[in-house]
Amino acid sequence: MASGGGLVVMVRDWDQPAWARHFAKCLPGRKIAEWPDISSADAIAYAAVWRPDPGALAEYPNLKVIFNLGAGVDHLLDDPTLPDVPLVRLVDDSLTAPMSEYVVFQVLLHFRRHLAYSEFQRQKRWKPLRQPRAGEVGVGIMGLGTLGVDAAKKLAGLGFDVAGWSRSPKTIEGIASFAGDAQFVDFLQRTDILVSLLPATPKTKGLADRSLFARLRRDGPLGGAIYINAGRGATQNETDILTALDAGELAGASIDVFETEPLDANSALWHHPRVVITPHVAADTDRDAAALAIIAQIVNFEAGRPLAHVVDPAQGY
Ligand code: NDP
Ligand code: OXD
Repeated sequence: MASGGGLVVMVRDWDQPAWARHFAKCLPGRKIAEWPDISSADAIAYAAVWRPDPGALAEYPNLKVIFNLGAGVDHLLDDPTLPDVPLVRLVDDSLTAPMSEYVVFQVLLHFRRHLAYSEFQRQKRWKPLRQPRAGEVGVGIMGLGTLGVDAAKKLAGLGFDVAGWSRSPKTIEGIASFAGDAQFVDFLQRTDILVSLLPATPKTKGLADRSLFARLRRDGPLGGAIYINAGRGATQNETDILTALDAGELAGASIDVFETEPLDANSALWHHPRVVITPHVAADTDRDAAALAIIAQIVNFEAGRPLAHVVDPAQGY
């Protein structure tokens, strides 16, 4: 690609110069700018962003497309000055495959009683626990989108009894589909291991609370329900997670995303014996793959073909 509109790179917490160098290498002949340089703002048609400062995108009057360098766009839609141009989220196997690894790993960790056995090991205790079969365990995935479907299929491949919950009904072989508010309780009641891969939207905010945990199956083969969240922290109530763990409504949890990140050092989640914490790493953006995906979209866009994976701001994802 030898010419065309310029691209500005705005990434917080990641190595912005490295991203800019990478785009310059992949898009020779194009203006590549790095926020906060707005000296050639008029020449910028595209923005590649991850958690940009609110208001930053509004500095570019000729912006045509915003490419988010991750799947979740809540941080962008929260900006009241966000330019009214298509916002494209990242959908790529380099994000989907690691997310499924994380989900499968955490499901297996709880299913195979790993937390109990590591405690027994510390105590030098030889104590076999009954191991249920995968088919006895209901895994429920909230959010049957790009990431949820892939994880659901991989878990079904391991023999788990998998269901998904989404806004619209789905037909996926081997996965039971539940949709909308009307089917939510039925979905929760058949779930031993709940996996959240939901985006943060006004409708999903605070959804995983005590009343939700209380509806999960408690008399299942794991002796209690498990909660796994790799979607967004805003969809959960962390005080309620701790209360539900202590009240026996939850038997364990694996959490990658938090209401506030980094998780406060004083949070009791850090040292809860039945909680596994990871620092928002379930699926990290791969620079090479993300740049390739964006360049393919720019090529299509400039050829007059439709952009893929455009966010619907009214739905918030
Ligand atoms: P998608 O947009 O493909 O899927 C979102 C799913 O959530 C869809 O199935 C959608 O339903 C469902 N959904 C949205 N709102 C509701 C609602 N109110 N009730 C029921 N279902 C709802 O997103 P992805 O699968 O690509 O990504 C999901 C999220 O994962 C991202 O938004 C991001 O926050 C998070 N993420 C976290 C990462 C990490 O490292 N921890 C890495 C990457 C992403 P429908 O299908 O009907 O539209
Ligand atoms: C994402 C994320 O949204 O990393 O891609 O959380």
